[in-house]
Amino acid sequence: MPDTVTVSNRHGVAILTLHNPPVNGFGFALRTGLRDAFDETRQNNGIQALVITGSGKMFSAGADIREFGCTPPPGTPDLPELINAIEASEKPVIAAIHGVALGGALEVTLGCHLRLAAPNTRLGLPEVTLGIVPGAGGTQRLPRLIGVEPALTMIVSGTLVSAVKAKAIGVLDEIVEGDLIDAAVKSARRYVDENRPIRRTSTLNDRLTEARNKPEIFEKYRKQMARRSRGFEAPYACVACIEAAVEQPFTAGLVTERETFLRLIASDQSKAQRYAFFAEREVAKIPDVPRDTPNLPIKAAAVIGCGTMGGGIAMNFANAGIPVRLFEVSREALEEGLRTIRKHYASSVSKGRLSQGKMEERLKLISTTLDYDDLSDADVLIEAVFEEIKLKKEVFKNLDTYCKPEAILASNTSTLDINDIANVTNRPGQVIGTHFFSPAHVMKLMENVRGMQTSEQTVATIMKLSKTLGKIGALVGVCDGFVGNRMLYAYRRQADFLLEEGTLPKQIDTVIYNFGMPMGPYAMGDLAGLDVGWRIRQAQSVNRPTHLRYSTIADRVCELGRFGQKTDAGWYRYEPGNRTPIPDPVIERLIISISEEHGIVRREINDQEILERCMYPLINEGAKILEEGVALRPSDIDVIWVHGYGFPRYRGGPMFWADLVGVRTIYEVMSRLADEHDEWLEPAPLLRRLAKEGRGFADL
Ligand code: T1G
Ligand code: NAD
Repeated sequence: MPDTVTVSNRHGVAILTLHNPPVNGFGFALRTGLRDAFDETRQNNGIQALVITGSGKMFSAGADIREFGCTPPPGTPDLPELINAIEASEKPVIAAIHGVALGGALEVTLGCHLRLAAPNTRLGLPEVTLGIVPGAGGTQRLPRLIGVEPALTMIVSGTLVSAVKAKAIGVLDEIVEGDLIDAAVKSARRYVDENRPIRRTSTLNDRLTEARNKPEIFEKYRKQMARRSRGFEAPYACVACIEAAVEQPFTAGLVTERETFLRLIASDQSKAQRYAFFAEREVAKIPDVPRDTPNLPIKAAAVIGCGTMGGGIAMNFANAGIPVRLFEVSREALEEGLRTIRKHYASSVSKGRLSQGKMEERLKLISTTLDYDDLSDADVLIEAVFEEIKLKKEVFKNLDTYCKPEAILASNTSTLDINDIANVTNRPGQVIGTHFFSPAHVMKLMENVRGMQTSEQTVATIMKLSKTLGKIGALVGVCDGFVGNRMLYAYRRQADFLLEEGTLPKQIDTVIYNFGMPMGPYAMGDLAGLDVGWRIRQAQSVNRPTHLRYSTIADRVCELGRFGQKTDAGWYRYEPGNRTPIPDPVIERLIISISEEHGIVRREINDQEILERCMYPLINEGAKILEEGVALRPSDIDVIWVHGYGFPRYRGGPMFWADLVGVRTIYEVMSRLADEHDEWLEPAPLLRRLAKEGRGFADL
């Protein structure tokens, strides 16, 4: 076993350096290495103090997530006992932190007697994002060190804090501008030479006393976190553990925390969120595009069409510090687009999420033009004009003429064939789809659409660009609606059929909302604008298979001029200036009349059937997409749905959830539904095969 911890001695101070690349994860090997090194130095009379630090890019990313749920579980020492031993040490132990110290790693430093860090260090307890609670004393030591409310914020949100913030709230004792190890050794020497008393976090009590007199803190916190933690177990478990820190003695609180940790680590929610963690890293790996494929530097960008999407896309470039030029058909359209951009930035400033200075800085990076000649210096150009193939081809012909030969031409189309668009240019290898999600400056997903001729370099460049823009890029192939929208259609289609058969928008939306989606299909449609989908359906009507069932309900709603919130009426009606959907008898009457027109006798439909009829066809479409190779992995589909459509992360994504439900169950229900209703519900061959073999999507 390679040495996971090396020990060096500097002026009687032992420096224990963690070595477990790539992130010094506290797996079994590193825990054992640290215990052994610690024991060795503790018994060494030549050592008066210790410094713990990490090698490489960071102190440590915490526990090794890959070990979770392993059977048999990895042996001892476990982290809590290791940290208790460090804290109990008679010799002062100093943590010297750089890069990041996350989860169990931050908990190790909380067991140390002093915490020093390099200026751009980030610290946090992100366990809640993995569906667990900090399991090595974090919920007991952090509130003792910094107080209950700052600890609640850090632990329940799981967000990382900067070194400056960490120092301000008391996590860090010092930020070191110069040589970190040097400073740590000097601090350790001072501790010894001045015989300073050792401060053990677990013995600190003042900050808890404050909270002991204000138990309402927790009720208030539970109320304020309700909306963003809806459906998640871990955030509430975090609050309960911190409450235990206030109400119970330290050792009892540690037991409460550990029991909670072990219960959650075995939960489906945590399995789903850990799966999502690795899926978000796997999605960036393209098997046939080597990691060292050279990618083009993106120093300047341009966005063609500055409507709903174009403006948000441009903001992503400005937010990443990349100058971006907006191109439109008229000065008015440009001004309108800029007004929307300014409005978005101003709202972030008013919410304290952005400084006025940063806003102006970013606006300076956004310029405008009506002239194709001004696009000649852009390295990447993203087209976001109306969803009409003829118009997009015209725009791409122009871009091909005016842009520099090496520039990448991308389309934000949500449904159209990238190959068609590429074929009107002389650089099909540099044409790709970059499908952002609305609102484009907020949603984290970029569905990058690889055409038949898209080059490896273009793929590598755009996948890297996704990361640069703070997005998660998922590479997909060309088909109608790509991955996300194609699966959405399968789910929406059945929802419309259910309306014809007996239910109403409110019931379906409630079922889907309670399942954990941000909203149901009808409230979502009203938010996005029903006219966008209507235009697409009209364009597609020529190729619609006539032998398959089609619901006209959505078209009939649009024919009434009801396009959703933007017209104060869609599937619901809206009071002017209010976005609360109100069921509308007009829609109810329309739906009932359409059932009658089709001779459908409306029936009682229960919530379980709605959930199955909406979610199982979505999964079935995912299976077809995998069979066709339009998506590389089931986990890519899950990343697309979690980050593009708000599929609940605590369910992992539709394909992961399918395995939890059981592929055989889904296959059997789909087969029954197909017999009872329509061919659209015919199980995909892959679904049938997996069901027959008793396997799941995770086995692919
Ligand atoms: N365990 C196992 N593997 C990990 C890991 C971890 N904690 N962190 C990262 N990796 C892998 C990752 O999958 C990838 O692998 C490679 O390292 C590089 O990561 C008791 C129980 C540290 C900010 O939640 O946030 O402590 O894809 O691509 O962008 O209370 O990784 O190359 O094969 O993300 O530079 C809490 C998770 C654990 C931190 C670096 N800790 N990691 O980001 O690289 S629970 C976390 C991160 C815990 C205790 C509990 C980020 C990073 P591969 P990367 P990066
Ligand atoms: P939009 O109607 O809000 O904006 C389109 C803009 O393109 C308008 O400002 C228009 O003036 C401009 N335009 C039209 N012809 C042009 C030309 N020849 N040159 C330059 N500009 C031109 O549309 P949108 O919702 O932003 O959609 C744009 C694209 O993004 C479409 O392909 C759509 O399918 C796709 N998309 C939309 C969404 C969404 O939720 N709205 C989500 C993902 C992708």
